[in-house]
Amino acid sequence: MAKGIDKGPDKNNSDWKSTACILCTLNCGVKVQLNAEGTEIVRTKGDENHPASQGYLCNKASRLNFYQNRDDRLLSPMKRNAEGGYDAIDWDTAIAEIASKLSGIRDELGGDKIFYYGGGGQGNHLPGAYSGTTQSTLGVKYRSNALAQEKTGEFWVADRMLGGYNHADFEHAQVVIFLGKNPWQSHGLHRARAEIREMSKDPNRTLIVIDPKRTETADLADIHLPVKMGRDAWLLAGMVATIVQENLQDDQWIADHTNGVGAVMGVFDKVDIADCARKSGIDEAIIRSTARTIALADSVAVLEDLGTQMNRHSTLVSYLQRLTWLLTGNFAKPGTAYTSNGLGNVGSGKERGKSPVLGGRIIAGIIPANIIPDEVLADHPNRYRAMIIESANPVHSLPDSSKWRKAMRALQCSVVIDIAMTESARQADYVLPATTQYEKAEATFFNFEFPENYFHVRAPLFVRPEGVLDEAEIHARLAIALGAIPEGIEEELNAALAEGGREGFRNLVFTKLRENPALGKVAPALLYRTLGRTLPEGMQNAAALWAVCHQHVIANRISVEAAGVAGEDMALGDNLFDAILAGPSAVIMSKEDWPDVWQRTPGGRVNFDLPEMLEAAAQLNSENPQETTAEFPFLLSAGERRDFTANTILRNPAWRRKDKEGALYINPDDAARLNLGDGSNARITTARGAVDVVVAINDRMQRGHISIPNGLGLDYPDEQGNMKTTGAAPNELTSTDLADKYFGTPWHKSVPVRVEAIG
Ligand SMILES: Nc1nc2c(c(=O)[nH]1)N[C@H]1C(S)=C(S)[C@@H](COP(=O)(O)OP(=O)(O)OC[C@H]3O[C@@H](n4cnc5c(=O)[nH]c(N)nc54)[C@H](O)[C@@H]3O)O[C@H]1N2
Ligand SMILES: Nc1nc2c(c(=O)[nH]1)N[C@H]1C(S)=C(S)[C@@H](COP(=O)(O)OP(=O)(O)OC[C@H]3O[C@@H](n4cnc5c(=O)[nH]c(N)nc54)[C@H](O)[C@@H]3O)O[C@H]1N2
Ligand code: SF4
Ligand SMILES: [Mo]
Repeated sequence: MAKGIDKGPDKNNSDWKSTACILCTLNCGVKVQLNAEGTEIVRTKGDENHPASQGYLCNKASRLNFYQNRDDRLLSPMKRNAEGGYDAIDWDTAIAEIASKLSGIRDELGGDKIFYYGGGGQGNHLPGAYSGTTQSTLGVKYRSNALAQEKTGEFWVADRMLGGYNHADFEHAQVVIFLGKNPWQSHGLHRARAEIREMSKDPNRTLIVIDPKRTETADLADIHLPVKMGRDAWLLAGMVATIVQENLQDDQWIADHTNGVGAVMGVFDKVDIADCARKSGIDEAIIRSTARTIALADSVAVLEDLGTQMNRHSTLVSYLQRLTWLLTGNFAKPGTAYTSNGLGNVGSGKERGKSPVLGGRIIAGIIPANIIPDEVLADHPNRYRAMIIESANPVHSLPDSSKWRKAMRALQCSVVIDIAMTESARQADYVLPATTQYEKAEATFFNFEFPENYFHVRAPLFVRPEGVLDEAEIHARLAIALGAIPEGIEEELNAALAEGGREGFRNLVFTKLRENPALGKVAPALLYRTLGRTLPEGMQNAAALWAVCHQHVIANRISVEAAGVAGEDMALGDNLFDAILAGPSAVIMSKEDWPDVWQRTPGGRVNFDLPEMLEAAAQLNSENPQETTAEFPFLLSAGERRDFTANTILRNPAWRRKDKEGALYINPDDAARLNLGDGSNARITTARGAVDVVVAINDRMQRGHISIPNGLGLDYPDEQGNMKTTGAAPNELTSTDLADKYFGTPWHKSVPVRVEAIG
């Protein structure tokens, strides 16, 4: 069974297959060798031909065989029985029963009572595309995914200021700032460890890390600002106020390129920097000198992540950090921030509507993930009655696992589509087994590069086992059972493909859609069953991308052509689709120039004036930071990224080479005070729950700040087949109440807790 790999080079085997790592958003290009039976990955190396990762891999990619080969693989549909156990059932029964229950709820109560969660993880976004068929057939109106518990605040701010989610050109930036982000462990930019080392060595570049912990990234920084936990808003407001009060802003650039700066000046003219220093724990002189460093730099690139996004003032911090580089003219030129035009458009921050029970604001079409269980458990006519969860594990990953378990059991029907019997699956009425990401063509829409942007469709590495289906096939079967696919249409489309090739197919699809726009609802699954069958061996699951490519070229023809893809009118969409399918590695699908970024900004300019944020900033000096209490004297970062964590993608604890139990990190002084030795056991308690952990004394931690890793507390069969849990599940401790007031993102990085030694 799955063991570690890294067997070293094999001179007799020159058959390297091209794929990607699925353990974080970067999806680095990987080349792998399989064993003789073709069932295991036995060797891994970086793919030099991958234009973004360029051969780079981190320590985790060599453990991918633990994803593919596992003792907890689901190989049959499962149905929950009266005792809370699960019985295997056949696919026809599963599809028929699920279709009948969900359509019953739709007909009786409305499709808006059926909730959809997930759609993909770090390496797979095609389930979400195919689920469109099931969602629209059932009239699903409300959905969410993991982005709604981290990025929606940032998306909203970036959309209003810049017209879209921005990333930055770290490679060429003179000043790089990592805010609540530890890329040494979590990446987030390509070739992170190599890039950080290069920045650190270059005397002409300044690396700034803002993090209460002295992280591995902070070790290499020129300036480390060890802000007090959860108090970044004061630090950043102090920096913005320094820029404004010392007149460091770029007036010419602001006049040429922006709107609404007056409102910003009005607020930050009055901000008391000394008060910001006191509250954030960073000296006023250092706040001022850091602001000057930003203002004097030729180029500045900032990356914010969970340390502030899952923390107090999360949305406000996303705004304040942008003010530091936008007031100083660091946008849309090399070494600064940009918006890009990837396929799939992840990160659109458009706000539309409210959730049906608690009125949570809907950003990018997803409701605040935090409020889902309350919108199930509420005594309210609009509460959700059914849920489909796909390629996600919210019972483990979202705040308050115990509330989630209760919510799932309160539903009239729940369906989980996964490859393993996860914590979420174990609360569902039906569990449907999917192919793994290496048994079908897969891709993600995490394409944020610029000026050249890439897309990578991976071919499968393995033959799928009996009993599992691609999500596309699952959704097609559900659509058929729900009577959503008109008689004869599949045959007609297949005939068009056989006789008229791609052009005939395209013409028929667009004619049919004009005649009957409702057909668009079932298009993804239909594409899978028609076009998909004509694609090269193993690539059927890529069919949905055909529609995505056509949509993309309508808005982005020039940048696609500049990338070297040609084609008259509608043929360009087909040719883009064929080009990305043909690439064994990522393919350049967009080429732009820096000035093109301005086309995406609101009215061709940066917008400074976000009244809700300015109002919050103006309050900061009169607001007091939250203090810890005698009952809960520590602030816990619940879910830190470490060397061997990868959300819940790898469940077998053997994949972890270090920190096997996922230890609690605690400062030596705190540990001494609590009588905690290295390797001793401790209990962490919050208002919501308690977990037991192993202690590792760690002088990187500030006093009063402790952390446990993300992705532990999963169970997995041991040698005897008994389920055994390793480490602590962070969300047994967290609550849905501690959250951003605008968009409901949870504040997991400063959870008030108590720590005690246990025997
Ligand atoms: N190894 C590994 N890499 C991953 C993942 C993984 O599971 N494992 N997951 C991926 C995913 S889904 C994501 S979203 C990213 C997340 O990537 P990161 O956001 O980098 O990950 P975290 O370790 O959760 O948090 C980053 C830092 O926030 C700091 N922090 C805590 N409190 C505060 C505070 O009050 N202020 C500031 N400024 N900082 C604070 C922590 O000390 C920590 O160093 O990682 C991705 N990469
Ligand atoms: N307390 C706390 N909680 C956190 C975090 C934290 O820092 N602290 N981090 C949060 C963050 S940033 C994120 S992104 C979330 C991530 O949490 P989730 O959104 O739950 O994502 P994953 O853990 O990646 O789970 C993905 C699921 O997809 C399944 N899967 C894998 N491949 C396939 C496939 O091909 N098909 C199907 N159908 N299923 C598949 C896996 O088995 C797994 O169950 O966790 C969040 N939770
Ligand atoms: S940075 Fe590491 S975990 Fe992320 S995709 Fe690359 S190899 Fe995988
Ligand atoms: Mo994430």
